[in-house]
Amino acid sequence: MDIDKKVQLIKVPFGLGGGRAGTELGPESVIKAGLLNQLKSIGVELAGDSEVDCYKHFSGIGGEGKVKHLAEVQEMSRQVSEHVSQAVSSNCFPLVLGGDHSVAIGSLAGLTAHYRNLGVIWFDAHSDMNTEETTPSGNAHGMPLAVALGKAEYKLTDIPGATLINKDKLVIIGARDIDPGERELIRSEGIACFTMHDIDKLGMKTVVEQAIAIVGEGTDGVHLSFDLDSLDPLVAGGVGTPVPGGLSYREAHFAMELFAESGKITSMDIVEVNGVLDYDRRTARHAVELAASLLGKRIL
Ligand code: 5AB
Ligand code: MN
Ligand code: MN
Ligand code: MN
Repeated sequence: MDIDKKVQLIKVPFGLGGGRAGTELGPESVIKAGLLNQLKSIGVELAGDSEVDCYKHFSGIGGEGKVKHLAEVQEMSRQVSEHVSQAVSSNCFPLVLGGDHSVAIGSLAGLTAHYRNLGVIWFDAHSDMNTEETTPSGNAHGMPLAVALGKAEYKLTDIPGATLINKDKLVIIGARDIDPGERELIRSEGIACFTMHDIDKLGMKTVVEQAIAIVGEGTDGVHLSFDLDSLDPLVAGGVGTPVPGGLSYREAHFAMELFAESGKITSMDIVEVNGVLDYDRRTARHAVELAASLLGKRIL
């Protein structure tokens, strides 16, 4: 990011898009894990912080219809969009603390209102591209990219000011659990998806270089959405939907460092830290360190 930019912290204690209690505690967890001191220590200035007033209390029940708590997800994402849009208007770097990954619907909506050619980097074990028709769980956190690409009934353009994201400027990194409907969309739309297999084969350096080649040209901003379940559960087990065989600690940090060096990233989400399952706050501490690496933490 532009080092002169201040960070605007946007806390979204929302967990109704996921299937397990605890993700709504994510913002509090990441802050208790030392985010503010970490930012201060690397010289990042905080413009301020705000909290989205959303449904803080988890409920596993609820939601007739194909998607659970869809009305709440829509209301939350509209509000997140406003907070993010406000941050961009004030020339700040929005750092969104989820919450489950449905909060990214709000981030992307707020960002596309400003960046007409937004690039998106999506670190995740999953591809989060299910529609109301293909979702196996009815959980909205598995749908944000389908919403953002305009493939679901609920569309990013339902949020005032937002435009859809461009499928050619989206890169998924770390995927290893993709549902049949998602696979079909990724293939038919030709979306760049670096699976764990690709990372094993090419190495993280090449993967990030190729990702930057895709999003670095023809964009006016690049959003990095980091789902903590992209990390291996042995490293970060405090997430609701762990999948074995994920990114190592070093791979993830190296990727953040390379994106930092590129100077291209203009906003970030940290999502899916589950405050209940992350009993020793290890996952939250990783989230803090990864954000710091992305924001330009230097060893020497
Ligand atoms: B996460 C699954 N694809 O749709 C679904 O954590 C999991 O934001 C979604 O990546 C995981 O329910 C959503 C099976
Ligand atoms: Mn996700
Ligand atoms: Mn995930
Ligand atoms: Mn998850």
